[in-house]
Amino acid sequence: FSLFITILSLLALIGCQKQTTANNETQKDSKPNIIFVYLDDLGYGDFSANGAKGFTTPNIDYLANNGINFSNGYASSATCTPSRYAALTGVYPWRNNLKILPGTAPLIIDTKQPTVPKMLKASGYNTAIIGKWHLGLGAADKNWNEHIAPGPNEVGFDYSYIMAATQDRVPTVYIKDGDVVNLDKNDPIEVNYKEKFEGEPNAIDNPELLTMEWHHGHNQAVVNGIPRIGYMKGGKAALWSDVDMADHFLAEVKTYIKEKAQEEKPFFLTYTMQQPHVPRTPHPRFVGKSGKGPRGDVILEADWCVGELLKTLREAGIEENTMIIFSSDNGPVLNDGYNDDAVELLGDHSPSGGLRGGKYSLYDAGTHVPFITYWKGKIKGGKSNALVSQLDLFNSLAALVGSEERTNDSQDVLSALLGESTEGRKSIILEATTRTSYRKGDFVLIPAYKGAKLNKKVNIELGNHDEIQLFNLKEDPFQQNNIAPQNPDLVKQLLGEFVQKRGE
Ligand code: NG6
Ligand code: CA
Repeated sequence: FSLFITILSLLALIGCQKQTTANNETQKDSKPNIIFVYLDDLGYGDFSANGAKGFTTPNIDYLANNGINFSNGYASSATCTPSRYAALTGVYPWRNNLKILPGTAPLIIDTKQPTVPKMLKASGYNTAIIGKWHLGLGAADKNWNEHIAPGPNEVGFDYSYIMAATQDRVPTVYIKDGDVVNLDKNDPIEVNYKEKFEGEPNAIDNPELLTMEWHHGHNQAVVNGIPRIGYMKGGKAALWSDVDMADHFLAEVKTYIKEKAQEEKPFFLTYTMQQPHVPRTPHPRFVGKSGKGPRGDVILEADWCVGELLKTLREAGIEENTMIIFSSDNGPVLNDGYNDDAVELLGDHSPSGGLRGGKYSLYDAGTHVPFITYWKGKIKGGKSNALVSQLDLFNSLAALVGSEERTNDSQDVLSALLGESTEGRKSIILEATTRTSYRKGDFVLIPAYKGAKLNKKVNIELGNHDEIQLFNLKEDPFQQNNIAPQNPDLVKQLLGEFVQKRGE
């Protein structure tokens, strides 16, 4: 009899376990881990699955070939700060006239504002950001030697391990949950973007210290032989090593994933790599590997990081339970202020994949960037021409996890992101250094803007023109034919919609 009871209870236990597994499966399907892999200045054509020439990126290609590779994926802006703001808040950056921030800038996200990490946190997620931030920290007159807040931890991230701004801007230190890592209180950090510190070396007065040449800007503080934007003093023990930066952030990412894989709660990880932004400082393992100089080498380094990320997910047993969104904050640039052979060794590679313009530009290459979604077992591999934007992460991820929260500017394009539909947005407003354009369907309307047509320093066409420009991207993806003069009615209609959407 007791054997019978034991068998019965065993059966019950098995049934119970099945039930829990089933529950876990549904829970995991609707609340997968989400990893947003965000590169800095990677162009649409900068990985081999999108036609890169002369080097191969097997790991990014793996995501592209086994997930959805979007041919109409957009960043919200042609520069970093505004794009990152839009991706994390679901609000158009031009509403607040956002520009590239100095390293000393205060936090530009209102701590009361809804954000993607806050929304996910409220839906039961652990949340973290590891890598580049560039959305300001604390107050304008902050003391870098004290706890720095508000920052990522006050806008929804439970954990943050970041650089404040960019690799070319001081302070060149890592900040963990609001505190400078390895700070020696006896060697306090001071940062100033206006005046140099007496007695501190700088790029103009001490050219003998430089291991990298500046081309424009980037002639202030010298750290690790690299001239930077802004002046800095102190904090010697806390200074980062540029060549180790990729490994350093990756190690953080691995630790985070391994740790959170053990927990019941799913996680949202924003992994913001610094590559291939300047200064390009590949680890010695990657030097010379691309044949394209440091810019190509750091793309290979970033690609390797993607491979390591996948490996980590597999080892933790959570690959089928994790959605990856891969993109870049803005389009590509070759010489962005340092002489690093990016132009000289380019060969026949086109970082933008032939798209016109580049970083800073209202032409397509400014914002038309790599955009891939990958979720093993859930997303079938394929290509999609749905129009999707990083702005849409908010509403789409909210829909995915069953949150009721939405923002006005973001759109729910979840079914496109999951490859279940090829319907994306109908239209979008794009931005480049506070100028805006309007894409609707295959048409792009760029209003007339005064100002230089070409940024000579970076050699990129900015999109400024005396006349309104209209392009049909389906027939003319490289924007060679302005068809505005022949289509006055369409111009009028699009301009009307654009003005209305901009609320002017
Ligand atoms: C520009 C820098 C450029 C880069 C950019 C920000 C100069 C002359 N140029 O002002 O090198 O740092 O800002 O790039 O200083 S972003 O990708 O973060 O937007
Ligand atoms: Ca960028």
